[in-house]
Amino acid sequence: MRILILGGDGYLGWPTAMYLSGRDHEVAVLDNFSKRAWELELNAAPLVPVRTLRNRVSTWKEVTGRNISLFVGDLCEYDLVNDVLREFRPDAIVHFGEQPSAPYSMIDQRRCVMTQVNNITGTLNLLWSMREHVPSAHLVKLGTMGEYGTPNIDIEEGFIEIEHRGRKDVLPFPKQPGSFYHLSKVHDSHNITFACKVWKLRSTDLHQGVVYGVATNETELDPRLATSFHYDEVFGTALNRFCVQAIAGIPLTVYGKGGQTRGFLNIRDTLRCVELSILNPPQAGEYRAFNQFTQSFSVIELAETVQKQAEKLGFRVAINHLPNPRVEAETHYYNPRHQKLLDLGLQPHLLSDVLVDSMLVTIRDHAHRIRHDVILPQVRWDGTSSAATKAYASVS
Ligand code: NAD
Ligand code: USQ
Repeated sequence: MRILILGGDGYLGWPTAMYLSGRDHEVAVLDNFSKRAWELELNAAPLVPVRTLRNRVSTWKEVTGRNISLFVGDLCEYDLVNDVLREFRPDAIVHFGEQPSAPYSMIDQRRCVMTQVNNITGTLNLLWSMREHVPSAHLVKLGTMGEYGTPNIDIEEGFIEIEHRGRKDVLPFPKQPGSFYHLSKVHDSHNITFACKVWKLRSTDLHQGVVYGVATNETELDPRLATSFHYDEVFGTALNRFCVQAIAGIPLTVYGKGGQTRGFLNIRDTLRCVELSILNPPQAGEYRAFNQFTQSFSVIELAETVQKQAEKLGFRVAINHLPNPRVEAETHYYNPRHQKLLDLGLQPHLLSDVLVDSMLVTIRDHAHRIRHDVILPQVRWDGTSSAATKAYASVS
């Protein structure tokens, strides 16, 4: 199959490109390297050195003999999107190419607007261009579990059957997202649903949980193939951050009570879920949603797991309950369904002592690169981020 990976320079995009290329698909990646600019802007850097995308594509060829084609450009430029779809003519498009951070979208007005313009415009351009050039291609779009928020009922996979005043219908599950970033994904979901309906496009919206992990089988082939693993407050996700903090001797940064419960998955399962979606496409005109996570944990459970494992490796780890910089429920009901990918054959890599242990060992090998100044949260959801965060704004 011909598969185009948008956001192919990113944490998830690059490993996905290698994974699919290694399974005999013809793969192309596209990126405009905006994430690298945002990293520079916030003075944040991935833990493990990340080569340029061009360099990683040529290393992949050297190590495996396989080609990955490279397109450099911005999804917000419609002509560019048209050129790429016309030239590559993908059967499937995997769309990772968005601003992925909730805290980034909450720094200030400019970052909020940029996030929504970037994410929503890129996806709209893609939909129009697919309609024009590859109407039967399958769009596999990375959305987020955070679109649903934390309602006091079970969360279904995209849709819920509702009975109202004696009548029944199957309707989109209510969305109550927790940041302007998460809202951008909700807007995308609505736009994609509509495009499938009116233009008979086909799409899988992967409502993905929080991803953890530093390595995949392909990144392990050669250190030059490493992916972009973040641990800073803006781009790092919870478990990845806790593992780095444990190795660096920094008390684990649990926000508030730590009762916030989320769905999590290992990075290796992200790749498999994308593959399963591609191999089992929806019908023309169908928009479907899969909840893409394998296990739920509260934040405090994650912190305690990391603490226990790090102590086995000889690290003493404290857990801090910091004032929560976000506006979110710190204790709540959480029971989302996640059956559809299991039905397609997903065999999850569950979070185990071994898994945490191997992450900690990899991080320990790069401990000299850990920067303490990017750990503590400075972005606040109430719009009054600290002076240091405002400094991010003034340098750009
Ligand atoms: P990432 O920032 O590492 O990768 C995104 C890539 O997209 C970057 O390389 C960036 O340069 C590129 N990009 C952004 N805007 C672009 C544009 N307009 N044109 C071209 N390229 C553009 O993020 P990630 O962690 O790999 O996440 C990938 C996707 O998965 C995102 O959409 C994110 O919202 C979603 N997601 C991530 C997680 C997670 O825990 N990492 C969980 C759920 C969903
Ligand atoms: N948290 C802490 N301490 C930290 C970091 C986070 O307690 O140091 C808490 C947060 O308050 C939150 C939870 O951990 O309750 C998850 O936060 P996160 O930063 O790991 O994840 P989030 O901001 O939700 O975003 C990440 C990805 C995003 C994706 C989302 C999936 O960055 O791209 O969409 O996970 S989900 O959470 O299911 O919406």
